[in-house]
Amino acid sequence: MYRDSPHPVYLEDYRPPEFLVDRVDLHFDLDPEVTHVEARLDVYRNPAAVRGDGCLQLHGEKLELERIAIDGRDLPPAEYRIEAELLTLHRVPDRFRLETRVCIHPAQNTALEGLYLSGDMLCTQCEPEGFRRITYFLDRPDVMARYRTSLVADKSRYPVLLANGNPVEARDLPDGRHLACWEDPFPKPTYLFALVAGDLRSVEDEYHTASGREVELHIYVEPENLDKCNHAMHSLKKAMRWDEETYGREYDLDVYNIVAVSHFNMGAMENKGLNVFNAKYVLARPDTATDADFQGIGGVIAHEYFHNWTGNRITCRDWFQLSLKEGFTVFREQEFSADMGSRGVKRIQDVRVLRARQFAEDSGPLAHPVRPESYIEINNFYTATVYEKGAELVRMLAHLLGPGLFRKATDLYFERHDGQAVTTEDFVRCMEEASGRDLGQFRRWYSQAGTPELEVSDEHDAATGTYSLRVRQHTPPTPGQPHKEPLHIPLAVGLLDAAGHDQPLRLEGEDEGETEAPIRMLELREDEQSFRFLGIRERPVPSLLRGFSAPVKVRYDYSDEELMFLMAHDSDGFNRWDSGQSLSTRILLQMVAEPGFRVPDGFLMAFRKALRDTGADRALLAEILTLPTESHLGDQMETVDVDGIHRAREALKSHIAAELHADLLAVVEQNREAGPFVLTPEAIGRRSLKNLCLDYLMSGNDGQAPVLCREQFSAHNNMTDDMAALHLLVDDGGPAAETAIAEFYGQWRDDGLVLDKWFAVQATCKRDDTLRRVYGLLSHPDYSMTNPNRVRSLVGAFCMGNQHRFHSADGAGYGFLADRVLELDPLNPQIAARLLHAMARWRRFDSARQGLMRAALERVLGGENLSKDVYEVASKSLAD
Ligand code: 0A1
Ligand code: ZN
Repeated sequence: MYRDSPHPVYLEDYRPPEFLVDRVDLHFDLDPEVTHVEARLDVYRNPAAVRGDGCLQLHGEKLELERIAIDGRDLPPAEYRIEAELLTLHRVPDRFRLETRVCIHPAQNTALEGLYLSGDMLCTQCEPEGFRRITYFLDRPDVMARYRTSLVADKSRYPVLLANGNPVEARDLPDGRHLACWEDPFPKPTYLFALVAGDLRSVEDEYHTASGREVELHIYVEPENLDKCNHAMHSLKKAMRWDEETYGREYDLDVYNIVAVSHFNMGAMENKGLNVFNAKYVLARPDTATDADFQGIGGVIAHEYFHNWTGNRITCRDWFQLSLKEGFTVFREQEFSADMGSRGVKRIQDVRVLRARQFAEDSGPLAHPVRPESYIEINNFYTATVYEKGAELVRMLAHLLGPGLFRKATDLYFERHDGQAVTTEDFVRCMEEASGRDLGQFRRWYSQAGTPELEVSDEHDAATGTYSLRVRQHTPPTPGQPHKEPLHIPLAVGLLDAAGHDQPLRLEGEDEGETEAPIRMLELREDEQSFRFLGIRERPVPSLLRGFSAPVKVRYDYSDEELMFLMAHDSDGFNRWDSGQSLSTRILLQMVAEPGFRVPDGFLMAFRKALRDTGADRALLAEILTLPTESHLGDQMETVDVDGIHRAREALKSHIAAELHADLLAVVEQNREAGPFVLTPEAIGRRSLKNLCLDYLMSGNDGQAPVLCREQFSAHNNMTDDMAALHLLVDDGGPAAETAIAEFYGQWRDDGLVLDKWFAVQATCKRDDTLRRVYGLLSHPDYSMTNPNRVRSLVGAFCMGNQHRFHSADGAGYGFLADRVLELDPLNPQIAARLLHAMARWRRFDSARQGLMRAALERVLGGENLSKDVYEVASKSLAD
């Protein structure tokens, strides 16, 4: 229980730092039990800051101070004070050299912030505030300094010693030790500091930048993983080229190092010249990784690489500006991946994630703006809002400016702010200045939380050939923001004629023949606005929010037939998919309300037509034919009907299986794996469509489907097919499930990442004894509470990826989660807090479940010595 609630940090309290640091010299004597860190800092008073009381306060956590000196003079204890997380120096000169020596204990660090041990390797994670667990410093992003880092360690145990920047020295020392020295010429904030020491091997390559710089590329892994780095390396080189071509950005050091570690709280980290990655986003071989894993690797490798400019060269002034680097970098990765693969499918996948995670966040007690105004624990703000909604804001700016002006604006941003720590306001100002557009109202997107809802209605006047669209916007209240202002929203629309073709669009007030492009970007600014199109003879079907041009919800009263029409004809692939999703959502919700509801024949016909379309892009088809998830359906209901949703979705699947049996079977047969494994978009599309059809077939009562599944599972063609079959067999239950589970474990027990899948497939099983199985797995010898990937694959997968079983009416899932959170909090508060999000939206459920979740949250909040991380999530979830 918290006696004194922890204090929030407020954006409005931001003040420039009173002291800055020019150069930093760090010396590490590395050892997992006791590591010594010597720091030499050239500190000076910031001329641009208001002069305060003359004290210098340095951050430090869990550090044992052994020496402190100013300009070579050791300080007696009377000249400084150490409190829990601060070291205060009373009275210091305007410019001086500060020397400290501290001792830290990496092997005891289970929070994985600062210097820690992952397996036999020592590594660091400093974003956002981990550097203060390494040495005393001004641990805030607006203090940028140049670092030189020397590392000393036992040579046989730690033959590889890495840090930021370029290598400048390496030599052997007495007693089997060695030293490596690294220098980073670019000023950087503490959060980008990194070091790694381990017995690692590397895959090497090289890259020639557009201007002729030669860069050595290395991916460091444990020896047994050397054959799993090709895809990551290939993706890195593609990302480097793309950034030169698309944004004119080149890499700037002589080396680019990536290290894969098995213990990591997030996906990866963009430390300057030394990216540290969760192994999940590096290691892949066709027999160990699914297509989704390969795509994940391509995306995360690119994301971290792109940070070199959007994050590292130009960084954040303070953590409220996190979206400055994250939103822009996510957007850059989304566009890169779209250019490298299938643009339409990438957009669908990104919007799926946005709707599932960000819309959910925006409609619950943890809703916050893209630029939050306060936080208790900054680690809780690496959210879908900051990342994914932040990326949508950049995308809207790109839409509003158009490609030419957007590039002009990013050029200005890179030029003006290189080497600085800036704000989202600085970013928007560059957009504004380069384009001459007024983005005053657009800025509200950064400060206003919540998902805007657009109510669209229309009117057609056949006599005059006028078609009007009336759009009303409304953003529901969020915590602390009861009243919302209208936003500046780019709304892309097209109008389809009866044949399904886009009509040329002319708005009232425009000359005939002026710009009659078939897609128009309407700009909404008012609560209510109308747009009149001329020359529209027949009543069109509007295609709204094409390409998902803004992160909003659109309501327009489409008939089932119109949705089917859009699904078949819309020239916008995204809207073809989205109309299909709206239609199946509508049918499923009707089935929830009325279990005997008859599925419209037209729906099945549209499905059949799609399955028979041999010329279609299979990846897109698979997206279109995938039913909305149970949690998406829950999000559409006033009160989530957990059991009704599950029943309806299963019923629709078996109906489809029965009605379309022959077509589904034909698609499975036609798309069988033939020839060697390839990772082309075409081949990925084949696999995903085939596995989707197999899933439908397994929902029917055809005895052949389980045979097909077992065959596919035994064929071991690739991990995508193995996992698809394993999932289906496990859901099917019975002896075949147990055999497959045992066989898979026997084959992969030594591969941690594949074992994660083995845990997850059991945790997401739809059978009613899943929680019992999950409890059993908690004591499996391969389960580990100190490995975040393992915790996510068991506890996370059950609580966030299995709505039906997690929310079982008896509340057993909630009790399970509360216990796991309380158990994990003292070890790894970040992961504990993230798991707890599974209960944040407890008010959306029926009163019995509400009571059970609330009790579980209260039990967590009553826990002893709670971390700030868990305290913040639990208390905000319970707040009125
Ligand atoms: N900046 C990284 C994300 C990241 C954040 C925090 C971490 O540890 C607490 C680790 C990584 C990114 O966006 O990739
Ligand atoms: Zn990032």
